[in-house]
Amino acid sequence: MSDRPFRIPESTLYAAEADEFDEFGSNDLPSYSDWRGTFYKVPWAVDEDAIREAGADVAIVGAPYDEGVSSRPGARFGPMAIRGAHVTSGSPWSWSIQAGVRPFDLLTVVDAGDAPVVPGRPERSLRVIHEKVRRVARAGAIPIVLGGDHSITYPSAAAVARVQDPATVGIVHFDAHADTGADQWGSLIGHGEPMRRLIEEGWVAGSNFVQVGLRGYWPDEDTFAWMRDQGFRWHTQVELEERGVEAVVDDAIAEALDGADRIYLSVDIDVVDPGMAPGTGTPESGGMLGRELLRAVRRIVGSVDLAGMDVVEVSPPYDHAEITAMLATNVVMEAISALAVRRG
Ligand SMILES: [Mn+2]
Repeated sequence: MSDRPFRIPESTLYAAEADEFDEFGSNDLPSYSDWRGTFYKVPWAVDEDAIREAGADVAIVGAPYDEGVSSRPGARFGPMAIRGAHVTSGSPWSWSIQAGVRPFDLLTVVDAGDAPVVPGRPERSLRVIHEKVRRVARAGAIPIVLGGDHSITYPSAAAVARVQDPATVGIVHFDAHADTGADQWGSLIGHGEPMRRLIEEGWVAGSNFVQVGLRGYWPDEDTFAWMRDQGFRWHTQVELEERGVEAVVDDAIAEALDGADRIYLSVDIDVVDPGMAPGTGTPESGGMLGRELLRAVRRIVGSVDLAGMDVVEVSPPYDHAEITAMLATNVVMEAISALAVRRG
């Protein structure tokens, strides 16, 4: 038995007489302290001039809109929840273990705030989301849009395609659902229709539209026949299980870029199993693992020319312990980290 005494050292490194008030800057403080509302405490740059002045490579954009849902609402609170879910790190000095980089050292990332959405005017909301994303992209930053329900991909991807023109954009779309419906109870702008609008309006070629993770019981065979006519490619959840995520994702990248120059990545969080992403409006059992989605995002963003991205359908009222919001935050961080490696 040792007679070595157990001693607890001084519990802080700083003497009381040091200037404690100014001891920590905003970025040194924990994520919950002096949080001013941005994603990972990155600086605000809410208009084109500020984004240009910052020389931003990436700009976070909120699209707090959920009037397109076919069932359970709440995704309008997604941007707030995703920005607030940086619970373990949340500093712009964060280090990515997966990517081996400090992404914010290699990339200039800003938070451009939200599109000026109001309730009760869905068409206007989609138009202002389009304009917000267009301004961000036009200022030279890659927009990463936090939804919002999936309706927002229609104005957002159209804005990116518009700014990229004459370069062309292909879409890799992770989702349990194809979101290619013709209409939703007579509405053309529900969250089940955005991909059809993008095709019908010619923002993206059908042959460069690739979907990953489809499962469940919607849409019906007529809709899949329409998709086939447009040249869509899709990879079901069952295919992911049989061939593995990596092989499928490699095919998806090749298909989306088969004729297109850049990629818009759309991630519906419901592609992940409801056990790992419960906070969403239209969950489908039997989905991807969270880690599979994160790996897929790293692989895609690390190997393509990313033009824009969204993460949608996080519905905080249905979330538990921020599980879904944290996953969405990490999806964004994996993309930023992979981009940092690619550009760094
Ligand atoms: Mn979905």
